[in-house]
Amino acid sequence: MLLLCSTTFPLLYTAQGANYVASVMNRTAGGLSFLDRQFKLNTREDAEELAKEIEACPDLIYLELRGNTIGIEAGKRIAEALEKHPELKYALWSDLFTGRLKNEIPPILRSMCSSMMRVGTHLTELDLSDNAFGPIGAEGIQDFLCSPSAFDLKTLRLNNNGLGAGGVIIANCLLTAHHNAAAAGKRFALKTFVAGRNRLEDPGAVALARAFKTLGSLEEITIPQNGIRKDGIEALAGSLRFNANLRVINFNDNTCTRNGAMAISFSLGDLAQLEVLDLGDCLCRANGTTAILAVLVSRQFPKLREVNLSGNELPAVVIKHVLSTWQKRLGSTKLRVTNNGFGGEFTDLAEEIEQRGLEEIIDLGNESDDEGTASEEEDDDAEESDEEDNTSRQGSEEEDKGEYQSLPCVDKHDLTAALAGLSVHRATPAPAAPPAAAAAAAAGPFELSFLDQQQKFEVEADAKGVAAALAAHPEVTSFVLRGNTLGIGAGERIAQALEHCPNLKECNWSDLFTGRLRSEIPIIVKRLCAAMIKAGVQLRSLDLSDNAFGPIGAESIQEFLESDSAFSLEELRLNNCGLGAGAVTVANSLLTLNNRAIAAGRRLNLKVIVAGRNRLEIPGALAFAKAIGEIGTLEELTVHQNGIHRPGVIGLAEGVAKNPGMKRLSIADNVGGWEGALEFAKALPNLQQLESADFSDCLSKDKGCKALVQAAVRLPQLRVLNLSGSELTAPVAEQIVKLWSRGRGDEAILNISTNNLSDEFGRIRDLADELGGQVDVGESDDDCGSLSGSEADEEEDIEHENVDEDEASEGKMYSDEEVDEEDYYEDEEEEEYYDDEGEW
Ligand SMILES: *[C@@H]1O[C@H](CO)[C@@H](O)[C@H](O)[C@H]1NC(C)=O
Ligand SMILES: *[C@@H]1O[C@H](CO)[C@@H](O)[C@H](O)[C@H]1NC(C)=O
Ligand SMILES: *[C@@H]1O[C@H](CO)[C@@H](O)[C@H](O)[C@H]1NC(C)=O
Ligand SMILES: *[C@@H]1O[C@H](CO)[C@@H](O)[C@H](O)[C@H]1NC(C)=O
Ligand SMILES: *[C@@H]1O[C@H](CO)[C@@H](O)[C@H](O)[C@H]1NC(C)=O
Ligand SMILES: *[C@@H]1O[C@H](CO)[C@@H](O)[C@H](O)[C@H]1NC(C)=O
Ligand SMILES: *[C@@H]1O[C@H](CO)[C@@H](O)[C@H](O)[C@H]1NC(C)=O
Ligand SMILES: *[C@@H]1O[C@H](CO)[C@@H](O)[C@H](O)[C@H]1NC(C)=O
Ligand SMILES: CC(=O)N[C@H]1CO[C@H](CO)[C@@H](O)[C@@H]1O
Repeated sequence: MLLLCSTTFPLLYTAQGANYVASVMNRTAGGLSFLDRQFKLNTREDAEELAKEIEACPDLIYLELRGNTIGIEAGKRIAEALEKHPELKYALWSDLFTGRLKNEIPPILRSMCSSMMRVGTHLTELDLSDNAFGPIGAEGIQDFLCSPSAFDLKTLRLNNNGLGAGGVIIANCLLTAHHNAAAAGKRFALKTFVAGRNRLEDPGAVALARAFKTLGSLEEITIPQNGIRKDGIEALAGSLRFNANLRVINFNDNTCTRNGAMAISFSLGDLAQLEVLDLGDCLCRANGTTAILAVLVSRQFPKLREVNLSGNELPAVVIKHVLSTWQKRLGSTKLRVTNNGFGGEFTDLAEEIEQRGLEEIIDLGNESDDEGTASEEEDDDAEESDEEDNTSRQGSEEEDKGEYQSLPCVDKHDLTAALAGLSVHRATPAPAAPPAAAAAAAAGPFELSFLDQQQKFEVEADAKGVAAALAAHPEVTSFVLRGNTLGIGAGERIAQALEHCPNLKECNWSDLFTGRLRSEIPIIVKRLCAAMIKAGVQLRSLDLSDNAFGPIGAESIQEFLESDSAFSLEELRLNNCGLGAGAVTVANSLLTLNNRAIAAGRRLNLKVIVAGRNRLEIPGALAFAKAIGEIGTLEELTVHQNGIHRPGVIGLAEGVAKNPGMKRLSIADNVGGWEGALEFAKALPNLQQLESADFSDCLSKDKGCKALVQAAVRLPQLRVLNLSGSELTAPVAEQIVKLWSRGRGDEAILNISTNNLSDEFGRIRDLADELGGQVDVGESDDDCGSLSGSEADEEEDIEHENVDEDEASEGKMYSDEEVDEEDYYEDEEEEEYYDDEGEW
């Protein structure tokens, strides 16, 4: 079988589309080629010989007719011949109507297409390039493109057809094919779309963008020279990221301007398969190009071979910016930047490129082709007018102004500033989605991530970029700021932008306030939360872990946690926040939320609460216990290392027992004692879904451990029970090793390392090995056999209290807090938002 669409060909990249030559020349399967035979077939008789040959062909996988010309009657005869060949896959019918009248062509196309439809041909490739059939040609193939015969189409080549308004028809056909295929239980997965030189303009581009977004299967989009302007490019740009397998993007000789280029840059980060990006002669200008280059050098594009930014009126500085990073990040990927506006800096730039040994990689072209010093961008949009027709432009200029005015916090001039560190990511369910789900997937998750960029967003201006990114993506569903630090001014700016993001589902705002004053943090958190309420989000996940905001931090999320926007909350992560007494506030808010939801006829679906290392102690634990007992939908509760003593742990056990869906439980490193363990042992039979239970370092003692093991051996889903550090002694250890090994015939692990097996350690380890090895007894060095004898539980509790206090006074839990004024200002000093000199 021939592999025309396969990537095994060296990628040949031409204006006809990538792989065009390979697809035309490399045939290993059956078929017929009449390439360039210059047949001029008018009548049936004229076509008879050719038709006979077609009919006689035993296995017609491809039929190439390029370079001949056929009329209506001849077309009918060929159509008849096609009826003998339902196996046809490649209809290579470019340049087939030279000298024909425009209105002759649609009937010919229609008769040939009808034959294929009638006999159930399923084409893989249809090539009608270089047939100047104009808009009505689109009508000629409309029925075919919407029919089952097109469901398997992978490649559609319509280069240089003068489609014009016909572009919208073609785009709508693609959508229809998608829906019809889905209805028939199939997936219409077009990979290659080529339609250069067709005057598609903005309406065609917008319609195609809609289709591409829905299809999600495109690997090549080659649409150079179509008079597409900013609006069309922006629409197309928005569709790109839905097609995660894109290899070739060729928008050469359309008009992106800065905004179109920005929009493209936002999509690029998701296109890890990209091989060719051709934006030559697209007027991306300095700032648009900067955005694109910033994304290219900051993300992984392992397959990228060619980036064409020639003819974009670029000043030298834009290229200088990437000289230091290009090769490091993109290897030998070719960067073409001929015919730009380097002016007097051409020689200088050329020298630097030579010094860095990049002359093979970065193509500056011939100095005589350089178009002189490019102007700086102030008058960018006014300048747009050195192009083509001016009616549509006036419209778009007005829109330019209006668009950003409607978004209060975004100054369009700020877009570039941020792109240095921006990472935009769309999760990619689209290509694999079954047909029925494809439409839903098209509106799927969209992540805006600034993860771990260590940026200091202090004042409003620092957050311009983040705000602009949000404004450009009001559809954002996931917003990650973790690993930066946010001040009040910057927080305000981001909050304003968030107000326009109603689809937000996930906020990962953990570790976001390093070096902040404790009094600042609640103000910022509160403002961000208010913005989400205003936007009317239905949040699924909120992660504020590792922000040492202390008790008053709890108050800052109170309003949000009690609002309608939290009804949908599934995950609340507040690990290591120094909540202390604030834990009661948080727990009570959850209780209030639950009551409000019930009153509103809804039911909460809170699945995950993570609040380790917060000094919840007894009051916090009891408050959470009450809340989760009422909510009842928990699947994970993590409250390790919280200084919770027995009454608190007992309370938690009662609350947990009312959450039959519980899967992961960590009570580790609290002072539950054997009473706490007994209470949990009572709860375990209710938790048939439980997968892991961590009671390490809880002083469960022999009594508690034995009860927990007795209950746990019966839990069908359990994978791990952790009883390390329980002060378990040898006789009972022996019993539970036997209980576990005999009670569970599966892979589930019981961890009893770091206990008090003392002299018996070796014997018990051997026993555990002998019985199947699913009990981890740990290392003898870790066994605490040397610890002194059995003290009263009360005393042990006191001992642990002391330990807790020690930790606290060491500042272990609150390490980020208590920052004094001096530190704060020092940190801030001269910290730059991004490195202007080029290293992104
Ligand atoms: C034709 O295809 C075969 C395998 O599909 C490949 O090995 C060969 O190099 C190709 N020839 C050309 C001229 O592309
Ligand atoms: C790159 O863009 C320029 C300007 O549009 C164009 O002339 C050239 O053919 C394009 N492609 C390559 C491979 O240079
Ligand atoms: C640059 O262009 C000029 C004039 O078109 C030509 O004479 C010269 O040879 C070209 N130089 C190179 C390096 O291509
Ligand atoms: C361009 O617009 C101006 C002002 O609206 C008008 O006078 C002129 O005729 C237009 N030119 C073309 C070529 O449409
Ligand atoms: C937030 O990001 C951190 C770091 O990537 C990750 O470990 C954590 O799981 C994330 N939180 C959520 C709720 O996804
Ligand atoms: C058991 O608990 C100890 C101490 O908390 C921890 O280091 C270990 O990773 C845990 N093991 C498992 C399997 O959960
Ligand atoms: C059991 O816990 C110890 C620490 O107490 C840990 O080192 C070990 O990896 C755990 N065993 C398993 C099987 O996870
Ligand atoms: C450890 O076990 C031994 C005997 O098995 C016992 O005498 C001793 O009191 C235990 N120590 C602790 C800390 O439980
Ligand atoms: C608003 C903005 O960022 N403008 C920039 C566009 O690009 C030029 C040249 O790189 C800069 O000087 C401007 O500051």
